[in-house]
Amino acid sequence: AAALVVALLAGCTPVAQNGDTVSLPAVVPAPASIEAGSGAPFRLSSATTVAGESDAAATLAEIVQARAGLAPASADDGADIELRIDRSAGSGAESYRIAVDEGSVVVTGADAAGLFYGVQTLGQLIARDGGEWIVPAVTIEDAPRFAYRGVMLDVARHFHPVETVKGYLDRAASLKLNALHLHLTDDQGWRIHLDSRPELTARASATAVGGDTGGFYSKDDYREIVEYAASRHMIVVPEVDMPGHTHAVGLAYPELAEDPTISEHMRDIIRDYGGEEPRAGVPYEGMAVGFSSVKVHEEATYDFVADVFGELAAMTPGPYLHFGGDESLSTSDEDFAAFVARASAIIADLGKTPVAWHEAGAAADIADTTVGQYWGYRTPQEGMAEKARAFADNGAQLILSPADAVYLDMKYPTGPELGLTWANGPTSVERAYSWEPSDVIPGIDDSGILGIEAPLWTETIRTAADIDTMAFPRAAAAAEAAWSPATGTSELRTWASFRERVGTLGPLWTSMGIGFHPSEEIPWA
Ligand code: TNX
Repeated sequence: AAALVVALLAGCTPVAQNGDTVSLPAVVPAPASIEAGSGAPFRLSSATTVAGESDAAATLAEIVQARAGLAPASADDGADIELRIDRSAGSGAESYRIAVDEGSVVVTGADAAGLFYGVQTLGQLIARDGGEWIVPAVTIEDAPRFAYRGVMLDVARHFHPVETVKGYLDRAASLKLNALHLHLTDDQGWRIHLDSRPELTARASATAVGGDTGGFYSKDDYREIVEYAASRHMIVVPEVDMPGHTHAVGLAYPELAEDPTISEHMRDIIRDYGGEEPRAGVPYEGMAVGFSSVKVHEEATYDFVADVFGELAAMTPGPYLHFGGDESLSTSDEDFAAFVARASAIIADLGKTPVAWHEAGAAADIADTTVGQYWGYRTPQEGMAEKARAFADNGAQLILSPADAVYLDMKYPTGPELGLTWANGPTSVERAYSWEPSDVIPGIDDSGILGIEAPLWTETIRTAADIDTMAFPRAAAAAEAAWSPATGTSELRTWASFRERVGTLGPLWTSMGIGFHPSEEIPWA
């Protein structure tokens, strides 16, 4: 009974355990296995000592300080909290175990990333019990479902400075996400300096959507982001979107770009979203897509592609380079296929794995290793599943980003004015949560899925506070799809459980400075 009371205080989900209904501490994303202990909780105090891996200890100290205002002391042996790496432990890469009882807390990672995730879980377990800070008695064994767990930030429609990106990395890592996809270029701006093509940032980076100021990352800025990401066990996936979404390329190197194509469809988009028509040589500040293309038949275009990805490859330790390929509405199918074949081959020849939005799956000669990123709906619309499946047919995998679930730039049903609505209208937290990755594309099960990514496009998103509002709590729903056991295989993997658990994280998120949207769908603690 005492354990139950403690569990309730800690904000928990009732589940059946050994035939009894017990309450489990709230962990998001839901762990593979969690069992409440029957004993008294561990009590955190200013006398608590920590031993073990120093990076993990530093991470834990930050969380404990933010959440409880306590500074645990480090100790060598016999400490209260032990943080270890044991390569023979657990269930593979990124896995960890936690054992908490009245006398000790032991976190064991199978590798440094696993230990980091164990520490993130431990941070979520810290709860207030009367005047004390406690960690409820519990045993957790946890490992990710998918290897790739990402968020994307569009820094082209609105530029976001290094500090904002670092904050987003912290937030993503706390949800056990391990990839930040940076959408570095689009019609509205080119956001990364490249020595081989200096005019890109000199001529095409100053502006943004709606007449806002642009910006760009120096190579040192980019390296700083990559290093910071690595310290949180995250990779950076840089995207240079081509052959469409390239109006900015034309500002810098007019000889490489076609003049804007203004179709009837484009006029509809401009009518819906407002803004001016794109004009060659003039920065584009609207929100329309699909009017630009690089010159697919010019050899110089492929020199450009090789320069751009060559420099990015040299600065990017992660395995992936994303070449876009979405919404190339003014490039013919044949030209698109020819471009995709060459761009993907250039990236593969650099020793990297190409990634492209799912439209590129239509190109018969795409490099076989290319990973596809699916952005259709949870139930694929016309033709999208076939294009996505083409990547798997080549022997590669898919990243799933179903737009009507995990597009973090979609409006909430009630809440801030920010966001768009094209993906089936506003996206509730429940809708962001309620989908199963292996049910999205017929014929694609876990073996064909590299992972899950939640993109945040920034046509309407200007500030770090805007990012927080749109991403939280919905990024946590995406993290659960990426990390936790499949729907139907765990009692925790339900909307009813998720909303309770996420609500419990409110105080932790506040202490971390996360300005989440206080959605009325969630029973916030
Ligand atoms: C579609 S889905 C886009 C982006 C927009 C976004 C806005 C996809 C790969 N491309 O160009 O920014 O919608 O939600």
